[in-house]
Amino acid sequence: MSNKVIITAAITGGVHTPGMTPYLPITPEEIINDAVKASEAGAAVVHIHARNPEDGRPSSDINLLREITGGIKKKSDVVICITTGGSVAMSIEERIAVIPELKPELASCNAGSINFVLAPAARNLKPKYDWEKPYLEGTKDLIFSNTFKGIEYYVNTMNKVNTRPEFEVYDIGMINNIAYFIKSGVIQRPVYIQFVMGILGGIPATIENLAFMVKTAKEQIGEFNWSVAAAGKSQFPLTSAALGMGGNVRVGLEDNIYLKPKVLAKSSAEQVIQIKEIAERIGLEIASPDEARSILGLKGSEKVNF
Ligand code: KMH
Ligand code: ZN
Repeated sequence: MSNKVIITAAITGGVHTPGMTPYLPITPEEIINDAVKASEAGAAVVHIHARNPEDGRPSSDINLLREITGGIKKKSDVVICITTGGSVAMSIEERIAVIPELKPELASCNAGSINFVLAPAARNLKPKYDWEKPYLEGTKDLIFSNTFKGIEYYVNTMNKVNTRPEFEVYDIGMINNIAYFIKSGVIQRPVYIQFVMGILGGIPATIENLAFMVKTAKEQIGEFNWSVAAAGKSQFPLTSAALGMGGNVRVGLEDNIYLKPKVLAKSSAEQVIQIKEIAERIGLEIASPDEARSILGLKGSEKVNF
C-alpha cells in the first residue's frame, strides 16, 4: 500500500445549485478550468459531472461530458473519474450511458440505494433559477436507486471497457454489498472505496463512523484502497482524520462550497491547496496522477475514448 496520498477534487457534482454560491462551475469551460486548476494544485484525480450550461441543472448529456473530459485531457494528465451518479433524478440508463461511450479510466459506482435528501438546503436558498427549489425539495420523495441488479449492470459494463469502479459507500450495509459482488466474481480486485459521509439519508460524518466503516471493510473485504469525501462543514475534519488513518481524501465544491466556516471557496483548487498543506505538515507526500494510476490499477489515459 503506497504511503502517498491521492487527492481527488470533485469539481461540481449534482448536489449544490447556482443560487448557493457564485463559484460553482457550470459551463464546460468553467468545469475544465476548475479541474485543471485543481490538478495544478495537487489533485491526482478529478471527479466530473456535467451541468446544463444555460441554467446549471445537473446533466447526463454525453456530448457535454465528452467536451469537458476532452478539454481537461488536453491540458492535464490528471486522472478523470466520470460520475455514474449524475443526480438523484436521473435514470440508471441515463447514468451508465457515458461508460461505453467515453471508456474512462475510473468512474463512480454507487454501492447501494439510499435516500439522498437535499431538501433542507432549499429552506433559506435564494435561487438563481426556477428549477433549484423544486429539485432540492423533490429529493424528499426520491430514492437514489442502486439496486443489486443495477450495481451488477454497472460493474459488468465497466469491466467490459476496463473502467475501474470507485465504489461510493454512503452507509455501512453497502460494504457488505461490495463483499457479495466480490464473492460472486462480478467485482474484480483491486477494490477502491470512496466513503461518502454526511449525506442526509446516509451515515453521519463522524470520526467514529469513519473508523467503523474502515474496520468493517477490512473485515469483509480484506485488501482495498479507500478515500473519504465528507459533506459540508465535516469535509476538512474528516479528510484530515483520514490522512492520519492512511486513507486518501476527496475535496471539491461537489461536497462542500466553503473553504472555512462562513468563507466560500472560490474553486475546488483552494480546497486542494488546504488539504495538501495539512497532509504535508504531518509528513505525508501527495501522489501524482501516474502514481495514483499504479495504486488504483488504472489502464492509462491513452486507453480512454475522449
Ligand atoms: N449526485 C449524487 C446524487 C456519484 O458521482 O456517483 C450522487 C453522486 C455520486 O454524485
Ligand atoms: Zn459525484
